[in-house]
Amino acid sequence: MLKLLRLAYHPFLIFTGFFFIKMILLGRMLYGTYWNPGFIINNVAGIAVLFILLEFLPKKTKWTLYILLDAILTTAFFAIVIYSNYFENVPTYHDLSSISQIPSVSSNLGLLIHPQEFLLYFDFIILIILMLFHFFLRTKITSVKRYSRKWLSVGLAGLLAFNIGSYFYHRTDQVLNSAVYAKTAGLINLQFNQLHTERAVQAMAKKGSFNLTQDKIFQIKHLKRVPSDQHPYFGIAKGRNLIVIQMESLQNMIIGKSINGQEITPNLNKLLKESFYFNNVYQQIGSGNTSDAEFLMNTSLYPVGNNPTSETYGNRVIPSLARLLKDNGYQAVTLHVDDIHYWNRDELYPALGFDKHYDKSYFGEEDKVGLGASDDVLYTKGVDALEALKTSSNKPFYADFVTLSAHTPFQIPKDKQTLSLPKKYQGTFFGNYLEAQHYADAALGRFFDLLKEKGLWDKSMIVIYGDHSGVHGKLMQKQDQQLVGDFLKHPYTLLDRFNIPFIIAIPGVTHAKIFENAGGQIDMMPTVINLLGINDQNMVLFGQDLTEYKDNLFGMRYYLTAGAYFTQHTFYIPDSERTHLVIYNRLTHQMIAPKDQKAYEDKSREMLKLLELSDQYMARLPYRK
Ligand code: GP9
Ligand code: MN
Repeated sequence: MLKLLRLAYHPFLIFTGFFFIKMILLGRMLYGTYWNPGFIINNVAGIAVLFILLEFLPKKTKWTLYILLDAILTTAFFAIVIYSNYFENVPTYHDLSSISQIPSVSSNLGLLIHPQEFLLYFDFIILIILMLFHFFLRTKITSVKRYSRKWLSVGLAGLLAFNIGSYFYHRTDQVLNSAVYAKTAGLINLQFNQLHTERAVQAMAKKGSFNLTQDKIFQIKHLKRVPSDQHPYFGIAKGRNLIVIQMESLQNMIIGKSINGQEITPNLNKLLKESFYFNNVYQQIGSGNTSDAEFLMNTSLYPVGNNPTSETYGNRVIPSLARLLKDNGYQAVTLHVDDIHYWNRDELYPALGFDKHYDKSYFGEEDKVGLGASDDVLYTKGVDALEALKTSSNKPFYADFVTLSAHTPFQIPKDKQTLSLPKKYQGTFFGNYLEAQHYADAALGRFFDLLKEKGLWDKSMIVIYGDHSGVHGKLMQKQDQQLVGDFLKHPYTLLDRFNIPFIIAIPGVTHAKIFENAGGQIDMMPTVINLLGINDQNMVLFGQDLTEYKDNLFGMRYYLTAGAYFTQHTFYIPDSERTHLVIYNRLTHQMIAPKDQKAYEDKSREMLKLLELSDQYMARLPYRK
């Protein structure tokens, strides 16, 4: 027995054993179950390669390197857990390398880490005990039997063969959802397959001709394309300035609602009396969150999903709303109070063809709310910028405002909390969300007044939408689920979560009108250009004008498994790491047990085809000079 123990007392076996336990714990943290054999074995096999390599090194440095490598790997796994607590997905190497740069993670760090997650560092306690033990017994911790080089080489070859075999075995599986993929193939295979997929998309773009037309896109959606100038409302905002306001974390469920007799969004509610209101529109962002929403609004193309689109395609010339409007005599600027480097916006904005951007260096940090200057500062200094544009040129402008104050964790300064919440909401995540949105709406109201004062209101078309949900993830406690359910008068579903408002006001022209047809962020640009009277003839747009088409097919990846789709009647979610296949009747929110599952699967495949075409189209875009 003692002999056996002595044989097992070897750093390679000890550290590999530690990581075996860690992978069991990590699986529980990511997937809710301890025993995920594919995840555990593939991860441990990958890590064991690194450990066995250490065995070839001189004895002295070995233990130090083992401990160092252990610390680095454990911290990487810890970061994966934090990331997954917010995004409900596992990161690829792009996200992991810039995790501290991800605003949603950095601003919520305290709330995203739970004490039990420090269990991943359990082995450091054991290592300290072992060191003390050796110190007091005056034996050297390194005095273990060395494996011979021959056996080490055999071990290394075996491990490499296993890892390479496993990689090729899993390579044919498409990464439709990172977390689902990693659950069976492991996190290391995920990284390699992600790299392989990205390379394959780019390599395919170098081959053969590719002629994508809107007719082809409509054909896949089973819709009959109608020329733009035959759409209703074509050109009703012709020649107007375009003011787009992308609202941080604004969900449709709070529009028109009151709490304690107080409207949550009184200014938006008032605006609806003179607006087109699209109340069945859904977010479609990928891991680039806010910046993906900006990308969707400005391109009508699909975000790449597993990576922020701004990182993958920031170096290209992307056909966009700004470019189209500039061709039609506009000047185009974008405004956001955060540092331009977040989400790689210093690349994204030139890629989207904006003439100018205004960021933290222009807005400063005055009246700080959460991550930056308040929405009030964004609007007041923003209007100054617009006035300067007007004096320097008589061209109409397109101004893309991106708000920030209502960002998670929704902690608004006391003097800005003007919503009097019932006791049970106070201090809760959902209560804070309502407060933050109430402030964002009040600032928006002041912006409207300013636009009126400056004579810009009647000369503009105002477009407002939410970038993505705010009420989701592990920041939501059980009581928040309950509170949202009470607020909605039905249990909170993914349909509620992903539903964002889309509002278009053309003061003096539009009247209160609700469009109930389903749409996504991808449909915003086609709808906007139709109202501005700009023909979309020569563009490749994956979305459609929501004032014209009644049915639709659009999807989402990253937050859901790719292949997930919405139509007028259906919301289809393929298997994911947390749910099995779910099909909702989109209109009633009821889950349906489909009699003919095949029809749904066929649509899902059509959705995947649209994603593939969008990827191929983007991979072929020219590089920026
Ligand atoms: C970051 C800000 C917030 O600059 O726009 O981004 P989010 O965390 O919502 O993606
Ligand atoms: Mn956001």
